[in-house]
Parts: sequence; structure tokens; C-alpha cells
Amino acid sequence: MTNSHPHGVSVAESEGSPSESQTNWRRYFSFSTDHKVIGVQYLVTAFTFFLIAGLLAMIVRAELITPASDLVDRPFYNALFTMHGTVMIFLWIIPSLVGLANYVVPLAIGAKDMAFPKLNAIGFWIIPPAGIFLISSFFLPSGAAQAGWWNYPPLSLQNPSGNLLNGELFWVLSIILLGISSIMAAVNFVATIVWLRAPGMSYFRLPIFVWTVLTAQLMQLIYLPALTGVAIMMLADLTIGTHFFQPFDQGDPVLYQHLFWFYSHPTVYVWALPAFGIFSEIIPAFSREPLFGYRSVAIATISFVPITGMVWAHHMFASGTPQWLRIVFMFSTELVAIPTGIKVFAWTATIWRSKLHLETPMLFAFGGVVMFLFAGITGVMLGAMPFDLHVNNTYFVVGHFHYIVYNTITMALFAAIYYWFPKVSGRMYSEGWGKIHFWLTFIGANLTFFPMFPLGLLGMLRRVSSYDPEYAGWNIISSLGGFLLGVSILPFIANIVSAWLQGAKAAKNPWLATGLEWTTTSPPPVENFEEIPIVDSPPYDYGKAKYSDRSLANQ
Ligand code: HEM
Ligand SMILES: [Cu+2]
Repeated sequence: MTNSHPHGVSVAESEGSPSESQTNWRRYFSFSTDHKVIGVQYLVTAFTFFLIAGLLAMIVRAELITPASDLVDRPFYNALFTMHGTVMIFLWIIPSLVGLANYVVPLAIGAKDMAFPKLNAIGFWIIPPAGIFLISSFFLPSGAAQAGWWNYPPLSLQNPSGNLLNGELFWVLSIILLGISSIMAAVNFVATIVWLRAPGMSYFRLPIFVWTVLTAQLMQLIYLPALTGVAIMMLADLTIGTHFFQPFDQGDPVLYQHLFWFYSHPTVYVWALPAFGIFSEIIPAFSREPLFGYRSVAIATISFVPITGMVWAHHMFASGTPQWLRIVFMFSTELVAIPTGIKVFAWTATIWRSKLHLETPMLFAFGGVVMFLFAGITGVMLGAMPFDLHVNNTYFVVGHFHYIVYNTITMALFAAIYYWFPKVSGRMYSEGWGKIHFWLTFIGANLTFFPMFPLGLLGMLRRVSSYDPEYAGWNIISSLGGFLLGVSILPFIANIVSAWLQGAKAAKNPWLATGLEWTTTSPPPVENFEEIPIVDSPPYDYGKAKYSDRSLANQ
């Protein structure tokens, strides 16, 4: 039975030593310095926070299914969307991508581990307590933070309860802690990719996923101090009576916006680039073609490091920014379309006239790219300042960024989890359930987030719990879609858990993919490779017999 799976191998072929087959669960709860264990720790932790933040979104959507504010009281509604956004960003998107990169990058460059294994473990172990601390703020007498994930002053500096222990304080402290963890990860990734590449693995032989991680983590090093710095200033305003951002005491709330967005625009590329990297691995593997224009894609990727630092004030078109500056930022923003366009073109050209294999990872990658087109086009629209002034603070913006964060990045994460799952666990998941998961997600995501575009154009404001009855129709569709999206996660969990416990054994290279991680056993040994590999060919070398003959999957 187990060997009937198209990508599996018979049990007899792959059964290792008894100690190997008894997965040691306890190491996942220990202070392990193995990047593979840490990668899984990150992914499982982040996914748990994803479920919590998703639950908060379900309550938000339940409130919005009717025009009246009739389910939760307004302060609690504010806390719900603030914590939903904050947890999704800082405890789902960022740590899940760090976890994936932790697992994949050392294998993909032929290294034994990350450059600083202890630092890696410390960076991870900051996250669970920081996340629990943040979420525990719901139980404070004055409740969790309510000022949105931007936490703009002067709103965030108001403290009606008068308690020193309030939601804003918890918010700021956890952002500082999570920032420290992110910096530890960034130093480690850059050092690993620069120093630990296997012999022959030159920069232009790196898989695009590794390029995107390098770029994203360089951005963290350069831009993240602005956020941690602004959070420390905010902490001082909240606790020791400074007035950096207090407008009534000569503070400057707009300074907060500049510092916040100087990091928080680049951060969207810290999330999006690894997602593009995932597409760039999976699309060639499942169309069995080399990635079109590899070098241009690599250069387009690294070009985001400077470009992304020149566009932050497009979030401040409506913040009293001088006219000439708004025009400068409008043009710099639209520049982003060039490297992004190169990538979309490369994926399209790779798929063009190739024979597609539509297994679950490819479905998610394909669906993610299609929905990214909506995200990208609405992004270019928002970059046009006159248009942005029109839809600023409406659901159009919410629709745009959810097409990025859910329909592109979360889809890419699912694609990646299915793609690398056989490597991580040594088991195959069920394709049937994977496809059900895909279709529920694809349909649910579009039903949830597409209605937000017309709603925004009609003028429905974001961050409100009640609205004019003329908006009711689209909101009902969006809420029902949201509940479907909630349900869509169940087949995923069931599939992954049951595959890990009792799935068919996976071959070394079940997808016949290029990439060093597929040359070692599934799961890999403690030090990743029996012998450090020597690289003598370009990445994405599809078209050679060894990547097309199924019987070679285990060699
Ligand atoms: C489970 C699917 C999801 C649903 C149904 C959903 C729904 C919503 C809704 C209704 C809002 C309130 C919009 C407003 O009032 O401005 C919101 C805000 C937000 N969501 Fe989601 N969302 C989902 C997933 C995600 C994901 C994966 C992310 C990843 C980063 C995310 C990030 C955000 C952010 C940053 C905000 C803004 C919060 C704020 O206004 O400060 N969401 N979401
Ligand atoms: Cu931006």
C-alpha cells in the first residue's frame, strides 16, 4: 500500500536504522541548535499564532456581516483588528518565513548548519514568550492595544484607564522583543549565505529562494533599527514622561510615521521576496524547465534593497506631506513595478509551452501568482497619489494588502510547506486532501478579499464596526468567504498531521527537482550531507535525464 504512492518509495527500500525511524518528538521542545529542528519549531509556533489571529479575523468578519455594531463593543472591536494585524505580521508572516529559510537555506547552499547555531536557537526562543505576552494583553483590565498595527500617536498615547500596565505598553514591549529576535536571525542568514556556501556554489549558482532570503535579511539589518528605535521612543513616552510624539507638548506625531514606515514599507518586501523565491523554485520544478532569465531575476531581487528604502512616504500621502515630496515618492514607488514585472515575466515565460505537473505545491504557487496580479495592479493604482488620496483609509487598501499577505504570501507558504514537507518529515502527504485545501483556499480567499475593492471604491472606511446599509451586500459575501477560509485550514491540518504520523515514506527527490536539498536523504542526517557536495552546474538544470526519469527519484 505504502509503495503505491507516485512519489513514494516502498518501505523496504527506505527503512533506515530503528533510531532513525523513531522520530524523537522531544527535540522539538528542547533548546536544539540544529537548524532543521529550529526551522520546524518556528513554523509550528508561527502557524499556531496564525490560527489565533485567524480566529480574531473570524470575529471581525462576524461583526461586519451586519451593518450595525451589534456583536462586540467598539473598544473590543478596535483591539480585535489591531491584534489580528499585529499577530499576523509579527508572529505569522515574519517567523514562518524565517523558519522556512532556516530549514531550507543551509541545505540549499550545501552547509552543515547556520553560521551561529546558538544565536539561531536564542532568536527562536524569544518568540513564543513575546507572542504569549502580547496576546495576554487581552486580559488586562483595559484590554489589548486599540490603535491599529501602525500604532500611530497621538491615538496610541492616550491612556483612558490611567493604568501603567495597558495594552499599548504590552504592544510596544513585544515589538521590541520581536525586533531583537529578527536582528539575530538576519545577522545569521547573511553570515551563513556569505560564508558557508559549498565549493562551487558561486553567487550566480544560488537558487533564487536563497537570493530572496539574502535580500530580505539585508533589508532587516538596514531598516529594522528604525522600527525598534521608534518603539523604544514610544516606550519612553508611555512610561517615563518624554514627549517625542505628544503633539500637545511639542512632540511630533508625523516623525513617528516617518520612522515607522521607513521600516514598515521595506518589511513588506521582507515578506514578499521569499514568497517570490518560493514561486521561483516550484514553478521550474513542476514545469520541468529552467527558470527563464535566472540572472535578471537574481539582480531584480537584490535591487530591492536600495529601491525599497526610497518609497516609504507613499503611506503618508494624506499626512500633510509637502506636495513636491509626494510627487517624488509617487515616482519612486512606481519604479518598484520594474523588478516585480521582471519576475512575473520570468515565471510566465518558464511556464509558457511547458508541460505542467499540477501537484499541490504547483497549484498553490500558480494560484498565488495569479492573485499576485490583483495585488500588484491595485498596488500600482495606490502608488498614484491622486488615486490614493481618494481611497486612503478605505477597504480598497485592506483588499490590496490582503491580496498580498494572504492570497500571495500565505499561499506561497502553503506551496512551500507541501513542497518541502517530504524532505522535512520523510513522508508524503495526501494529494487529494492537498487539492481540496487548495480549492477551498483559492475560492475562500477571493470571496473574502475581492469584495473589499468595490467596497473601498464606494467609500466604506476601514477600522469601523458599523457601516451604511448600502454596503451590506458585499460585506455578506466577504464574511461568508472569510468563514470558508477558516474552514479551509482544517483539511490542511488533518493532512499534515496524519502524513507525519503515517504517510508513505518519501523518496530522496520525490519531485525530481534540482537543488542540493534533494540530493540528501529525506529527512536529512544531522549534518545534512554524508559529504559536503561540490557544485558544478547552474541551478534549474532541468531537461537532463536525471531530472526526468522517475526511477531515479531516490538516487
Ligand atoms: C483568515 C483570513 C483573514 C481575514 C478574514 C482577514 C480579515 C481582516 C479584516 C476584516 C480586517 C479589518 C480591516 C479594517 O478594519 O481595517 C483585517 C485587518 C488586517 N489584516 Fe487581515 N484577514 C485575514 C488574514 C490576514 C493575514 C494572513 C494577514 C497577514 C499579515 C493579515 C493582516 C492584516 C492587517 C495588517 C490588518 C490591518 C489591521 C489594522 O487595521 O491595523 N490578515 N483583516
Ligand atoms: Cu509601502
